[in-house]
Amino acid sequence: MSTKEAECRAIDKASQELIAKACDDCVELSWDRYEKQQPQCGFGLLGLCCRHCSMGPCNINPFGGEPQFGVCGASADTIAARHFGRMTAAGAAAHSDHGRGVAETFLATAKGEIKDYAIKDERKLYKFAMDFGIEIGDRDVKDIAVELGEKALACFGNQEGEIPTVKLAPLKRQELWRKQGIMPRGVDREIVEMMHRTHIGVDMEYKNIIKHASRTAIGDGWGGSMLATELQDILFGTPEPVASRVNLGVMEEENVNIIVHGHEPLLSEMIVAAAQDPKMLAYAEEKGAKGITLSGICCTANEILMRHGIPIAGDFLQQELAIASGVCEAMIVDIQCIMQSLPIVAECYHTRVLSTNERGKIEGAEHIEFHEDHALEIAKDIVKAAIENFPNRKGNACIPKDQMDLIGGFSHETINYLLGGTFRASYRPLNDNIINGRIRGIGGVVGCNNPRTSPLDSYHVRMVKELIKHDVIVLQTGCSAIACAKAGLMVPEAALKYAGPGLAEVCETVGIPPVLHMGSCVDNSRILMAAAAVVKEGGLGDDISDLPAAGAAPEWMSEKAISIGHYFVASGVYTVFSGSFPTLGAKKVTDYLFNGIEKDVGGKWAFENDPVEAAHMMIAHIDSKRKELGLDKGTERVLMDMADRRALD
Ligand code: XCC
Ligand code: SF4
Repeated sequence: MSTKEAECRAIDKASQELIAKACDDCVELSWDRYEKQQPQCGFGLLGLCCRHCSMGPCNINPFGGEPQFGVCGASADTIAARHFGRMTAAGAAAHSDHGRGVAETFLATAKGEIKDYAIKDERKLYKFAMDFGIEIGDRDVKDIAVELGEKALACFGNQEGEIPTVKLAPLKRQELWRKQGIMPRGVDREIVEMMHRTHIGVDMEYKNIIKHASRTAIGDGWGGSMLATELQDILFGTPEPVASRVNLGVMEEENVNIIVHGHEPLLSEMIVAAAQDPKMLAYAEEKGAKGITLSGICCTANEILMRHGIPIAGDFLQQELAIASGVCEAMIVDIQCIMQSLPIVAECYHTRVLSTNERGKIEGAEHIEFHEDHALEIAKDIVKAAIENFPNRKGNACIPKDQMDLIGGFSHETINYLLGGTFRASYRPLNDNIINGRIRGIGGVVGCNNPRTSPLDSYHVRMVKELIKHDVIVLQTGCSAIACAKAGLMVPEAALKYAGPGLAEVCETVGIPPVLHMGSCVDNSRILMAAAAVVKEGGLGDDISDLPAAGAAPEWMSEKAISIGHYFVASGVYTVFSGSFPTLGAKKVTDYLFNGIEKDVGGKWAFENDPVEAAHMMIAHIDSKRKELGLDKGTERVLMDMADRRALD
């Protein structure tokens, strides 16, 4: 493969190198399969294909010709809205099923039924318990934790009324959700109802379907996902700023290279512990290696980066490349975003692909099932399996040189302390800097990678550079965070190099990068919490929809991204997606999502395929919110402020 061809697939040198190597090794990658899928089904792409019953599948003609209705009479808008609703339900289910697993383990830990996990962050335990209205007094930590675990677990299946975590949203937002009838009960109930409503012959009014999609998505963002993040922090520690490295170059030729890929820290936390066990290191030496290098892919990478500074090997489209390096002894996977091609790619090398989760097996992979009740023991077995594979390397190894420094670990608590200091931790300085215009606004850029938006990472990086250049501070999670970290945007020096003068000044004063890594996909709830904290701090309106803020997922691909995008919208955020959008063939529902819904929930969707253009749409929205807040003279005032201060110096 020519360099040019590799450059069309990825912007970073490490990926380009391994894409070319995979091609030489006759390994098929996601980009190749994407090409083989062309042309993709236009009906599907536009949301105009339904196969919810066996009278279908039915397609709607997007050009206005026949047919315009499915056999059951469903219109384009109904079909597209149902599709959107089911994507939301699946995405919410993925996050929330993850969250439930955390809650179960949390409760078992609190009860002392399992011994390998412990409560690491007591301060956060108390805080979260109080959010649940649990009495603290002089009660035992254990009692508080058991009560919290029980109440948290009950949230998922809550049938009536509201769950305690929605109270973390601004008051005005809660009232709006109640008034609109989209305050979620338990997320399980909303997901089941979404599936029911989108069955043939139930909900056939697109607005009503989208309304329930909102309720389901809020149940994810302010429920399932938030429970996952908060309980994980209590169990494993709340992230604090930590330095590390990112990209495929973090693998080391003389070491046993173990990659954890997927989502649940219940597994990866134990792998981290097992890989650092002196006995395991001795075993690795026995097998001829110098040591063990652990790294991560996808959100598992983000989880162990945030809490331990473990380096990140790559994002979603780099999973096959890591194996093509020829030096990956084991790729340990659990749930979500794992490609079925991994065992096939691994056939050309020596990598052992180890599935670990009962819910996620892969044909052709080995399965070592992980159970929380003897977690560390299983984690050690898994690490051992990797070590034993070290002598089996075959073919030519190639570890790209490319890697980049980054600072991760920006929980919303950390941002609080960093900005305000430990003694007067507060969002005040952030709000003040937004009010005085040094920071123009907040951008949340999240989500996946997608061969549709090749070259890999280019959409994320172009968008984020454009935002920070215009003084928008960027909060990131998921593979988008990994993409921008690879591009060098997550080191403090990036502020001087890429950020506008106002943002650069703030970053320099506080010592933070202009782009903050806030964690994994479920950790988008951290962005919600940060937004709620900014509202609470005051001076920027009294709801999230008043904030000069916008969201985006420029390389999105998963149903989880739709759920995330929609809970951002339903929380009052303007949210832009690129690549494709699942309702574009249906005029009324798309118009509602892109315009009309704003009247109902204060946020709305947009689609724009050019990431720089999309960044400018976000900036325009931020500016319009600044204007509504009376801050539109802000930028001028900044110049005055700076000049004034210089005059004083
Ligand atoms: Fe998956 Fe969470 Fe998307 Fe990356 S970003 S491809 S969902 S790993 Ni959340
Ligand atoms: Fe066709 Fe209606 Fe059945 Fe969908 S539900 S496949 S539109 S008949």
